[in-house]
Amino acid sequence: MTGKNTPIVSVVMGSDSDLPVMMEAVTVLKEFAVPYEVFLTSAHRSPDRTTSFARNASARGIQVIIVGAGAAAHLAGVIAAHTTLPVIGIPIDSSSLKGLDALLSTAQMPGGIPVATMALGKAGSKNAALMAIRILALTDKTLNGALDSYIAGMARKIEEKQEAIECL
Ligand code: RP5
Repeated sequence: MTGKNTPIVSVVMGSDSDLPVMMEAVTVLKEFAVPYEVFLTSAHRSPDRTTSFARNASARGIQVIIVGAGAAAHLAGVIAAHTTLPVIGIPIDSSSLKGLDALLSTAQMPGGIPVATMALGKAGSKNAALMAIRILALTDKTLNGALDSYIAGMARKIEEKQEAIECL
């Protein structure tokens, strides 16, 4: 799955079972018309594919990598170890520990190899895309303007909801 044009954001996941969560990020990238790709690889089940992806991402024009994984979630950290691109991690609540394992595995990186860890699950996935867009917006005025409108839109919705509550 690839957004229009050459992708600048990679949305990576450890299993196709992560897709329902990762689609939150994809939806936001689509909304902001950010060219993206979706890539499936596992730190444990396909380590060579993971390494090769991470090493080649920058040369292919990727600027930010979003990574979702559950259980012993080493995928974001392993990718961050093989690239200087910003890596945004999403812990996925796919295990019997309900994501606490993935949260700690993704967040508790040793000093030197950063992974920007988002909230667990769908909120984290949505925010991962918004964080990627904030990074890209540093050098893209159009994207920065779109972010301003998005934020203003959220504030407007709260006011509309207030009005709806007042009618009760
Ligand atoms: C992780 O293990 C994946 O990211 C997924 O969240 C979890 C379970 O994977 P499946 O067994 O559903 O493929 O590597």
